[in-house]
Amino acid sequence: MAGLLLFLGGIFAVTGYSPTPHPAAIGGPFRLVDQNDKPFGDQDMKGKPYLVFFGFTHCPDICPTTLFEMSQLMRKLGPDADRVGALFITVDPGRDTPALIKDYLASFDPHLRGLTGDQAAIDQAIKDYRVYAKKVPLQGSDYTMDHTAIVYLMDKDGQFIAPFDLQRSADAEATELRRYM
Ligand SMILES: [Cu+2]
Repeated sequence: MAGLLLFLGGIFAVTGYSPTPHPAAIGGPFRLVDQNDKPFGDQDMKGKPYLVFFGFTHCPDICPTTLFEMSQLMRKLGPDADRVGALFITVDPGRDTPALIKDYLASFDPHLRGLTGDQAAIDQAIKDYRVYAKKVPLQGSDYTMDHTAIVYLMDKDGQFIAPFDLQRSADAEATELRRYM
């Protein structure tokens, strides 16, 4: 079995084969607001492949780690970073105002765009991307969020391609992303 997988892996590497896109609708149109308090929607990404990650600024580990990895990828892309998008969509719009997201993103690569919106718009995006996001009460009135940690790779037309693996070298990630520019 391992031999077969290696063999198939070899073919994929040679032909540049990538899994068939899933038109079975992950993703969809959205109208949100970015960290500069400007309207931002899926149409603003037209013509560029982009990554989408759902999270929240109070997240203790997964979000900062993922955004750090996305930042490393943006740096690796150099000037090509302007030809792709990297979107961070909050699952916690009650706390994540544009101003708070802007502060938070100051620690990461400037190509990252943070999006929030009213609860209904966020709920719709969560549903369209089939994200799991749930409020978990902590002590007092505090809470945290459980959420899906997938990074979605979308093509220039906003169609979902595949989950994007950030556990690779930035070189390998940049190569994959460039394929969709
Ligand atoms: Cu998180």
